[in-house]
Amino acid sequence: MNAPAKDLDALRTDWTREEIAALFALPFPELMFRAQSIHRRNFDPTKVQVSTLLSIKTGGCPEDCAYCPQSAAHDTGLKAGKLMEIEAVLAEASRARDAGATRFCMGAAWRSPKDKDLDTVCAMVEGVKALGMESCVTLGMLTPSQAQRLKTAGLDYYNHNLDTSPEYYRHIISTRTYQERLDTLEHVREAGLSVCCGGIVGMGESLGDRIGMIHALATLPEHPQSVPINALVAVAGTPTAKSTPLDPIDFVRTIAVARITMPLSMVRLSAGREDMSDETQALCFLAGANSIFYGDKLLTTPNPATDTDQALFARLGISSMQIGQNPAQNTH
Ligand code: SAM
Ligand code: DTB
Ligand code: SF4
Repeated sequence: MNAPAKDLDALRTDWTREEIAALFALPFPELMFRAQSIHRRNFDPTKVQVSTLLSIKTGGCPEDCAYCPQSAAHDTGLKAGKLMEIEAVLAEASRARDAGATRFCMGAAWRSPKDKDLDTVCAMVEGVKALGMESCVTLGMLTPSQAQRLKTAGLDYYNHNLDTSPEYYRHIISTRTYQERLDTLEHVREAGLSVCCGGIVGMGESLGDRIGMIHALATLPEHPQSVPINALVAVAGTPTAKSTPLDPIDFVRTIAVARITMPLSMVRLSAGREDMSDETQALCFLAGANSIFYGDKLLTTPNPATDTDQALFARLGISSMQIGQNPAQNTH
């Protein structure tokens, strides 16, 4: 099949908050029509990219992110571990590939990696690439030279989220500034890595904060190639545990606005699917989500089982995107 035409004029990074607010305020049928039209101009709407996550270093994190079960500041009963052995990580990557994943994402509960640990992670990246999979890591803040080392090892994507709006951020994290996040994203971009950057909704933020979060993402110097939209996984013992869950329709709206404002990015329906109905997930795909985390665990919390996701894909006539099948990616 020919690659769909691309929306090259739509790579705007000058979105205003008012424009984004107006998108959120559209009647749902109008919003969905606009999101779908843009999605279909740039992607095959029947293809969804699947990535498997692995926590390579779990818990005991010095940061105080209010949502995170891995922060040492919260008592969630999670057992902290050391950095995994390379062989054990590659065995998991191989299992994920055999189950159908095309990208393997490794996460570490660090504020930033130590250079010695980065050597080990680089070896993991090389191993994942040798399995024929795309690689992604999320290790916290990076210096320019650390980003360059990961690029040299063959890393494809670096995940580092803005998490929420600049205004709501202070209610969520005190140990790392928004500007530090923007700086890491710059180092990642400058190293020539693809950026995976998104956020979390359902943490008690206002609609204005969801507008602010999408605005921050869509006005970065370049749209992130991948935009994970996470629904908060409420974990007992974290400060956000008691947040009122977001209305699923408002979650779908957030996906649709991400799709409209960042037309060539992969929009990932990320954490939170375990508590989402098939119908909500289907609406997310209709709104332009075209990537998911696949495998029964996210980093530390549950995700739908692979056979559950295969049944959902079959029910919807969706199939998994193979490497090189993403028409938008060829432009980066
Ligand atoms: N420590 C690194 C960092 O924060 O940059 C990497 C790992 S961290 C767990 C990666 C992302 O996972 C966070 O930025 C956040 O967006 C997401 N996340 C963590 N806990 C979550 C939760 N309970 N629900 C939804 N998303 C979550
Ligand atoms: C992202 O935006 N979501 C993923 C990935 N990037 C690393 C992580 C979700 C974590 C959910 C909570 C947990 O399992 O610990
Ligand atoms: Fe640490 Fe990342 Fe969790 Fe924040 S989100 S506490 S930095 S693991």
